[in-house]
Amino acid sequence: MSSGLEYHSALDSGSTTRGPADVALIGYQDQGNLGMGYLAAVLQRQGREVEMIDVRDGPEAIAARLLSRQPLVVGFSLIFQCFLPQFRRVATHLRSVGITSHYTIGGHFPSLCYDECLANFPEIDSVVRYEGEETLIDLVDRLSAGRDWRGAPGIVYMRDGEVVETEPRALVQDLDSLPFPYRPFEPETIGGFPTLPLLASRGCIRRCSFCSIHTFYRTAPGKVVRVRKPEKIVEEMLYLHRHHGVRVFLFQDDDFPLWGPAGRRWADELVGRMHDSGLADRTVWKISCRGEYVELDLFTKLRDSGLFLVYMGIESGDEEGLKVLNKEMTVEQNLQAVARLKQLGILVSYGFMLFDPSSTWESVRRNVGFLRQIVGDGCAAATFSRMLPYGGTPIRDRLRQEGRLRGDLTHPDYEFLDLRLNEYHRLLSQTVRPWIHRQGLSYELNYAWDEVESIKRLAPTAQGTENYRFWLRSLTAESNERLFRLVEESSLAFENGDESKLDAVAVREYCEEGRTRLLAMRNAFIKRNIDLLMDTISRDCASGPVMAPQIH
Ligand code: B12
Ligand code: SF4
Repeated sequence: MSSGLEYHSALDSGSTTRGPADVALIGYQDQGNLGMGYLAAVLQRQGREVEMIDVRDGPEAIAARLLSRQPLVVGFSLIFQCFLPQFRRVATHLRSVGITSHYTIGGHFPSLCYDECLANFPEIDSVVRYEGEETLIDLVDRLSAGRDWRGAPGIVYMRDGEVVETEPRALVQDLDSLPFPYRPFEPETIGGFPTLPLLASRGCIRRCSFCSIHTFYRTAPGKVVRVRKPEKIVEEMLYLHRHHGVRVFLFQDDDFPLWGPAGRRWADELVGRMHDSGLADRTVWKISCRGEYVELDLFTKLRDSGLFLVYMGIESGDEEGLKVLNKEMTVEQNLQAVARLKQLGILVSYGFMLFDPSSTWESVRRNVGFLRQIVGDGCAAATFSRMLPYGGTPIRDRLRQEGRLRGDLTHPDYEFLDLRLNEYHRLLSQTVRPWIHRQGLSYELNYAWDEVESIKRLAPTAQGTENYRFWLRSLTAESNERLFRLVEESSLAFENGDESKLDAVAVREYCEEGRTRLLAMRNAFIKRNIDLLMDTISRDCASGPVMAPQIH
């Protein structure tokens, strides 16, 4: 058997141009798509030809690409339920131009809400539930051999208007038995450094009420949390570093497996191997984890082997909110985790839901007070969202029972207990769009933070890094405080019947001006160091792409 390294060197050499594809996988390619990458890799190992397509290419372009190939199977990867209409438009168009393949779909929403999915997506022949590697191979084998695909375990389909579910298929037991994901797309970059996602584990043992991940992994038979061997993770990182020039790794695990003594032993081995392989000196990495694992000794070791950014799903700064969300964390624990990361010089990123079904005027303001405590100093730009009751989550069931569920299949929603909060939330989200939505000021500030912290570690001799960081911190603190005050003052006023404090024009002007200031400083910093950055990006990588950091 060939090793992962040999396997991948062979694979990446142009397999998309080898003739008709047995399987076309269509999905979002934002920051890569590991689900599709794993599916493609296991099919390729079976000798199948696979094409990976970004759904954003649009129905016409996708049809033009597939029409002459007529793949055996077209597989849609719907990991975000809000995009169901977009996927359906593609499928409808493919059918209308005569692409007669078997259409299947997988991901969280189809797995957990297969009946709703089939009812609203009639172009689909089958739904593959849970992890799709083995089921998709089985489905493709059956279809290519002309055997009855309806007998494949792990699928759901419609027969005479009835939903038929075959026996569920167990989760992949040994993640290291899977090949590395197929990654045919150019990596995205941070500061010019090629950046790719990877996984160290799958599954999560918690049960947060708003999250579909634990339901997804628990409803399927098999062990919920599976962790890869550090040896294999480092092998994959080395491969990506040497062959794709990757310098920034994004671990997309639901909860990086650091819990308990076993987690510590595992982390020790991972860290040791990163040092031995030289990755610790040449690359940086990000994880997502729960705040309760953030202990100084453990995170010092992780930082010293390249950890530069930690994402935590903090979600609420209010004890009642944390209970409703079933976070099994306290406000104090979250505060402590953030303080420790700051102490260690690790960048903090977080998920936060300013609004949840238990929200009141007071809890909104308490949440703002909490955000001020964690990012008031400008260590990260403030962002927040509203909890949405996704399919397969316990909170959706509860809201439905309480008669509070609103919205539709793709945009599920609910009403607050104080009905005036609904209108406030609506107006507030419209107003703060230029701040907290994609491409908004907070989003750009956080990108700038990721970039400068990567540069600080990967190009430590860069000129002016400390001054730029100092400046960035003060702009971030200023922007955060403006946003906090807007929410505090407008919520107080709104509660008393005054809507005038939500001035969308003033917000847009401030955000535009902030972005202009940011861009000028950031570009000056990058220009000053461009030669050094180019040199660092190209160093030590056998065949990685060398791209200059973009100057906007
Ligand atoms: C990485 C990630 C992102 C990344 C990249 C996403 C990408 N392109 O892959 C980024 C940062 C862009 C992102 C953004 C968002 N994300 Co996100 N993200 C994730 C995360 C943490 C990991 C995805 C992953 O790599 N999983 C590992 C792979 C191996 O598993 P998988 O994708 O599930 O694939 C397996 C199976 O599902 C199945 N399968 C999947 N597709 C298919 C297709 C076929 C044909 C078959 C047979 C099987 C199959 O087989 C795969 C292999 O076993 C997930 C959580 C999670 N655990 O999945 C959330 C998650 C998918 N994200 C979520 C959300 C809500 C979002 C955002 C809407 C957040 C926001 N408010 O902005 C945005 C929307 C993105 C957009 N384009 O607008 C939700 C989706 C909930 C829902 N029901 O819709 C999740 C589930 C997290 C959560 N519970 O809150 N996200
Ligand atoms: S939100 Fe995070 S910790 Fe909670 S169940 Fe989901 S993945 Fe696990």
